[in-house]
Amino acid sequence: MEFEAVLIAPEDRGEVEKVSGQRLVPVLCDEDRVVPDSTRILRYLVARYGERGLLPSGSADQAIAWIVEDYADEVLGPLIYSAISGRAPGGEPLDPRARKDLDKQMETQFRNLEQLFSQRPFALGDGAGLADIALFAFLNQLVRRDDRGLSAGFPNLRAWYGRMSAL
Ligand SMILES: N[C@@H](CCC(=O)N[C@@H](CS)C(=O)NCC(=O)O)C(=O)O
Repeated sequence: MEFEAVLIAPEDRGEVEKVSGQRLVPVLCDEDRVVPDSTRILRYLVARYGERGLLPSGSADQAIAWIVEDYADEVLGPLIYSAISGRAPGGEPLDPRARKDLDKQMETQFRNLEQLFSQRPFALGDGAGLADIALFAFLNQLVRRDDRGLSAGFPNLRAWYGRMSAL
């Protein structure tokens, strides 16, 4: 599918605000439609252009794929951004206690993901799909921007990360 990506500098959200009426990225512009928020963008694309192999076949598994996508955006993503930036979601710097708490929460998420990938190569079966892409978008940020990356204590999560990187 053809698209043009426009990189937005974090300190200059003028164009984003002008086009979408809010400051956050991503925003999709498709002909006369302007859609902010990654979940809304994905739902729009699937509704308009079809799922193109991104969703599993059964409707229950499709629901789980969307649930994982929402989890990646709302739970995992904010934790990872806090870890990378050293700041809480509200912007205040993490003190040592908040940092310790964050590390504990991250450990819990990684344990869950480790368990998930211990029994299957991708989140919902044999092929990468929407759920994997949503998870990878944030874990990739962590690996690229935090020296600690994915700990060797999570071999199945690391193996999944390797499979996703190779796609
Ligand atoms: N729920 C939104 C979150 C969007 C979001 O937080 N975007 C971040 C970058 S990943 C942003 O634009 N931050 C800049 C800011 O807070 O000013 C989504 O999934 O698209």
